[in-house]
Amino acid sequence: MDVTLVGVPIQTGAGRLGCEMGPSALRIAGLPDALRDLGHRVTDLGNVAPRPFADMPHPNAAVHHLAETAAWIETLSEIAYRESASAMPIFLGGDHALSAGTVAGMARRAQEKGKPLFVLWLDAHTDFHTLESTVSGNLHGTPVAYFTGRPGFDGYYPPLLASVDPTRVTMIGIRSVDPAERQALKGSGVTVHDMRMIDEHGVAVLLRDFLSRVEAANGLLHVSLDVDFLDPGIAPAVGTTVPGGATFREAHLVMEMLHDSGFVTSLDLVELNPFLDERGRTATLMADLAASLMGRQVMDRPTQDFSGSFR
Ligand code: HAR
Ligand code: MN
Ligand code: MN
Ligand code: MN
Repeated sequence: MDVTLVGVPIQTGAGRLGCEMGPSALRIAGLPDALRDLGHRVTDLGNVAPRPFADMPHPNAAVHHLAETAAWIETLSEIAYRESASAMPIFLGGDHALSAGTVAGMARRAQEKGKPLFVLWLDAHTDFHTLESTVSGNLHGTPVAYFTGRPGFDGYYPPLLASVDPTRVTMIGIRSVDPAERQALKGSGVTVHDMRMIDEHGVAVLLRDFLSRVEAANGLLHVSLDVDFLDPGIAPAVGTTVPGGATFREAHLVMEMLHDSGFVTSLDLVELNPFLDERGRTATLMADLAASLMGRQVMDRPTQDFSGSFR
């Protein structure tokens, strides 16, 4: 498969610094070579930059870095649309605000192909705030509201050329939802599988159900993997850890099933903050999960980890 890696060193959507180092850490953890070893033709565009921006105040005084984040979103929407014409784009984040752009661009691509876009949101959080409802003002809490076409972004984020039908969005791993998000999610059509659903049913049952809907609709599938989907015990390098996340095998099983489905057309790896990591273990795990999604079988896992070494 043709794969395009896009480094997205955005950190303006998060509440603390460090996500700008995410793309470098994912490369150092060996992601490009792991994909090449699986037989993919990999092009790395390197790190991209947002279009120029000017100050943009918002009535919600909590909101910070709005202009820079909006510039990123517009640039990424164009890159996702352009690159998905000929390859599977993989976005190396960067905080989760980037997905407002990548998913918007993929929605445009899907519309042009006459196919519906489905989104699998793997996250502790629902990221369903608008610019008005966010209390923290951290814009990584807003991408899903934007790309599903909720009002409240007009004149701030770029106009949505195509939106994602909320009934085609499934979230897995959820365990931290703000009151305004909970209210807005009710009746929105978004499928929210919280951690208890994983405990009770197993993640495979939930995912199989979603994948059968993608298949029935012959859709494109965008996967957005937030580091905090994972339990902080195995993935400490994220600014917004929440206890009780997905285990190593649950996360890998999701990736392996996604690979087997053959539906995934684009991927975000987001929220990695290498400043908070322990000897690169979170970066290595994220690269490992991406390799599983791209075809690495459980029997083919390397016996030794050469991450970070020259060869
Ligand atoms: N809902 C909270 C807020 O808006 C936390 C959002 C955290 N989001 C991410 N990505 N880290 O999921 O502040
Ligand atoms: Mn600042
Ligand atoms: Mn998120
Ligand atoms: Mn999150």
